[in-house]
Amino acid sequence: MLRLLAFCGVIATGLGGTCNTPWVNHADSCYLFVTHLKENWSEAVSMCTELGGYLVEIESAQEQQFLRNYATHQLHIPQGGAFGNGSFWIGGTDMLVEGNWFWLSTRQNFLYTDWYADSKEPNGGINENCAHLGSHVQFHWNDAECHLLYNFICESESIGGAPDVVG
Ligand SMILES: [Ca+2]
Ligand SMILES: [Ca+2]
Repeated sequence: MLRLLAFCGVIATGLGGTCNTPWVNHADSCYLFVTHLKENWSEAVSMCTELGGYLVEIESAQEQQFLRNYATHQLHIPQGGAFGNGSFWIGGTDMLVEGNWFWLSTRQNFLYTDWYADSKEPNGGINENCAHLGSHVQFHWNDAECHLLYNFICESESIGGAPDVVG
């Protein structure tokens, strides 16, 4: 019976996926909000790699909504703060070709986007080549100078989550 229960446990994790604390689960991914460390974009990329993941890549409205809700309701970061406050680097950049935004780990161009419309983001041209979420843009996306020091969010596949299906 114990063996049967253990087996069922494995099956159960396969349905939703679990994450090791302090990573938090959404769909088939785990997310780590790094709030006690501020790095430039490249260092944030490196840190997430060291931690076994990658700088978060947001590919759907559901994923964006989860991150936005988490920052607002779990981390209690008020929206509409000063520029740079409550900012988290995400894994998108146009540092290779201006205006050609892509996710770093997959090298896929942005399909879904959630740029902050009120200030017509991305608005920084060649000076702003890294994407982040920020309270000053209501946790939508802004392009910023890559050397700025922000918190960041890492993503990894959840434990027992559905594996990526490759062609
Ligand atoms: Ca740019
Ligand atoms: Ca901008």
